[in-house]
Amino acid sequence: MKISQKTRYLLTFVFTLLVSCTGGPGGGASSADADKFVAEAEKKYLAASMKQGRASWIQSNFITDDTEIISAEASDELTKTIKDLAEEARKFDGLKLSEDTTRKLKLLKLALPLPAPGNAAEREELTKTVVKMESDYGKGKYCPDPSAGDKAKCLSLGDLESILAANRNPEELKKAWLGWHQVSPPYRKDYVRFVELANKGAKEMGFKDLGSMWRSNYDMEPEAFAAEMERLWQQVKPLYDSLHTYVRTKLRQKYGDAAVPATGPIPAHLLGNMWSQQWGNIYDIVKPPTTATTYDLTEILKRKNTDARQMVRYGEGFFTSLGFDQLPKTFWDRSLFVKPQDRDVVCHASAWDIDNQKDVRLKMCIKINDEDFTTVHHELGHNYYQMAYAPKSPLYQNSANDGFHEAIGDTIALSVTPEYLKKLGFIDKAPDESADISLLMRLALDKVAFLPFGYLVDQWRWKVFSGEVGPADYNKAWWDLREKYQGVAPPASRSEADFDAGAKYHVAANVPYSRYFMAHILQFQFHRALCREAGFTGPLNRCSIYGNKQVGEKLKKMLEMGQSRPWPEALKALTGEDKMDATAIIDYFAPLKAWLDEQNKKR
Ligand code: X8Z
Ligand code: ZN
Repeated sequence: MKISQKTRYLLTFVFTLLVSCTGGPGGGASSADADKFVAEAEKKYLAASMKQGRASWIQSNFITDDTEIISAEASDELTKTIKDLAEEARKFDGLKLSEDTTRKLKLLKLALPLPAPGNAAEREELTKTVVKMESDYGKGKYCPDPSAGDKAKCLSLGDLESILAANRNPEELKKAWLGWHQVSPPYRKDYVRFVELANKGAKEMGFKDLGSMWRSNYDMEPEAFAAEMERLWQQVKPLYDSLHTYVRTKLRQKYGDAAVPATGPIPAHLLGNMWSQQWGNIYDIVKPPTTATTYDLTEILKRKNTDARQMVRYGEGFFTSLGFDQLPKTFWDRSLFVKPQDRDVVCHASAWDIDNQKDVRLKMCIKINDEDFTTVHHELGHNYYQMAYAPKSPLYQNSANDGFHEAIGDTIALSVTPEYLKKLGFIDKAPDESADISLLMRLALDKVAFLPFGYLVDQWRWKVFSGEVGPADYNKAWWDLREKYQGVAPPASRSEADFDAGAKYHVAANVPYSRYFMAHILQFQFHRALCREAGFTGPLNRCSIYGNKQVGEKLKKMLEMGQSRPWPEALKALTGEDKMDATAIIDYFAPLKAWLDEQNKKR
């Protein structure tokens, strides 16, 4: 595939509808010329993307000053290639073109890595700034005692995340939280400059700002997209509120009334995750006391001495059971599965497609636990999508919309049910239905807890890009949103010397985030539809599509469409529905919601 999935994250910027060139519609060009132009443009786009993908892969796997420069140069070249092609494509404005060529020209305009300003020096500065911020994040460490001069004592993000997940001493949790949040202030000024330059590029192309460009990528008006997101958030908010209230009560019992207020926000360092975005790690604190105990997947994986490769093999096994091919040999030879000890890498998990065809790869510092078992499925979902749409022409090699790309692997992971784990030989017997509330709680801690975070990250960026929030208020606005949507508060007072949004990978690396919010809605919609296809009639948390080739075929059909049709058509092909719909996640968790409301009433 021409370009890494990671790069794809950046490729979500849209050109404006370009004004007609002088000399009337088409300026003498014909619709056959347009077909020819598109074919040539796809070749150039593919070549520049592959070059950029390889450079970016090396930079992420070996962070050095040199690889940063090489990667920035390749990004710069790709930006220029697409921008030039899009400008040239103006000559076809106003001409009646074939449906395919019209769509491809639109997608070409959408495929711009960064809306860089026309000025070459500014374009270079912008690409360099973005590459540098991602590298700084990747290199980020917390050295509790820098004067000791012992680098070995410095903690990586992975080390700090492990503390957040497992430690139950609030002081140590706070230290780890604050430690990681020291990494981002040094690139705060870079972010300010990045916003200026990217906005300048967006404006030159006729957009109000970069946020408006991002919102223009969903086959609807940008305002309509913002309204869709809000509609979905309002659908799921009552479910989140019930979970939040219950979890706060359990945390009060654990850490005391002074540490956790009765009605206010929850301190962000107590939720088991650096960004309080998934709470599965505090299941031990909040698990329902009266229902049956279940199993501990982390413990099982460790007991079986599972290694990183084997974790990936399990994920692959699920896909092959649905009728997908095995991963190619090159995947196993070229991927990064284990955090190297001798160099800096970007550990944030990502799935890549380097050559537009079979050269797919995973880059992940796998830990042997429940969370990464799910993340491996998430990433392989990207790789199987990439391989499914590989036969399409380059401009169609993408997901229906970016939320789809994020949802596929998660959909598969929803089929990791007790019954499936029994088939793998992980447990002797699947717990009966008395365990359902526990199982639903475990999953809700990840999936329901995520929703407000998934929504707010781009709420913040949209405000920053539009200028509604200026650099003087970056941190305040971030925490206002985190309190408003997630109901969490920082563990210590924060100021504008901090840059807490920048302590999240996707902000530092400029990856749009609304896609994950959509994916958390879509994956339940997909799961419901696939279970229906399988003829499953029981509760959805017990449905596993493992081994069902007919269902696999249906899924594959949608993946193979790539981006060749507007996303509602792809959604319809799989689910029969053409709108995103949160009733699937709400129905899935309905028994838990009733249980939570009962518990919350008691208090
Ligand atoms: O970034 C990711 C994936 C790679 S696309 C690991 N996720 C988001 C995050 O970590 O913040 C998956 C869930 C949300
Ligand atoms: Zn992903």
